[in-house]
Amino acid sequence: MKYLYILLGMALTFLGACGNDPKPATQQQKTAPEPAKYQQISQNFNADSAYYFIEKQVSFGPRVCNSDAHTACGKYLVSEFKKYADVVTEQKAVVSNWDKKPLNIKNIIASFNPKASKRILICAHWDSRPYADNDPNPANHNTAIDAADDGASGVAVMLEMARIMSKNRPTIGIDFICLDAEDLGKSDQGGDTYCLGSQYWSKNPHIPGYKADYGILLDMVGGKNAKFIWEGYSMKYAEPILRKVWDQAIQLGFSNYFYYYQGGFITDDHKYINELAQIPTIDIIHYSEQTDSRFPAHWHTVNDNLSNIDKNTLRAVGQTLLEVVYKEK
Ligand code: AHN
Ligand code: ZN
Repeated sequence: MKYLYILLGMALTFLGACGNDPKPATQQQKTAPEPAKYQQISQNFNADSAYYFIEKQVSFGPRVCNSDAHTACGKYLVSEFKKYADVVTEQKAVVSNWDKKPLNIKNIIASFNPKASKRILICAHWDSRPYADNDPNPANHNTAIDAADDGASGVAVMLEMARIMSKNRPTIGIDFICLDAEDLGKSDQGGDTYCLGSQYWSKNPHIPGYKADYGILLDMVGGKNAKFIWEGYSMKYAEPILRKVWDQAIQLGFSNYFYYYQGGFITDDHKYINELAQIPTIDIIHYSEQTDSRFPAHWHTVNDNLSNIDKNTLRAVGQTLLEVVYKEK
């Protein structure tokens, strides 16, 4: 009890001292200099618009190669990119699936400033996996997926970037590539059964001898709580680009999404662009510590649908890429 009175006395003395102070506290305190606020140079990425571009792709149904939904969505992507880009190229081919069935594929390339020598390549796959073979329910293992995240999200970020670029034109060259037939692969048939569109393009670029300064692949960039880490092939072939993009994301305040953490090697479209086309290319791909696959829980399940898309993730990726692009000279 005695101690309580002593404490109370000290507190009152302290309060009294403050109360007697003639100067307002704000004038007396030495204010630390405000940290320089980061000045974003790019226009705001509109995540509502990007979300709409996912909805639109999903509305065709699963975009499985050789299906009507695939054909219709391909047409839509060409017409949408034609609204924004200078040149849109459709690269059609027939490639062989792991089961030897022929696949009619179409890579779609939308270019800004096609004559500029300084160029950045931005890509994502637009096809949907025909089988939800990671679904907890085996009854779904032969069901095609909406692929709202695993496919449509990356294309949607590219479409929204293109829409913004059409109003505020970049000075460097940009090529957006919608890659086909990424997701029919079967791991037990070998890693090269994935990424058929990027393998084809890397061996047969839409312009012979095509070069870009570097490339950025977007894969599953719309999921809730997405984390992006330093993927193995990206580190092996394009570490300075990882640093450039991650540092930019942090400056913009997206440290909840972009982590400086070394992950494993993922066979994805960028592997072939690095190794066959020899363009240093990184992969921005959703990593999860919560699953055995290390991909998000909805990966290759029927839950890869609109309910698992978060506009904040789309914004984090889209704004970061816009800022990277507009800083290049
Ligand atoms: C493999 O599972 C071998 N690669 C993952 C690439 C991928 C599939 N990204 C999205 N879907
Ligand atoms: Zn996939």
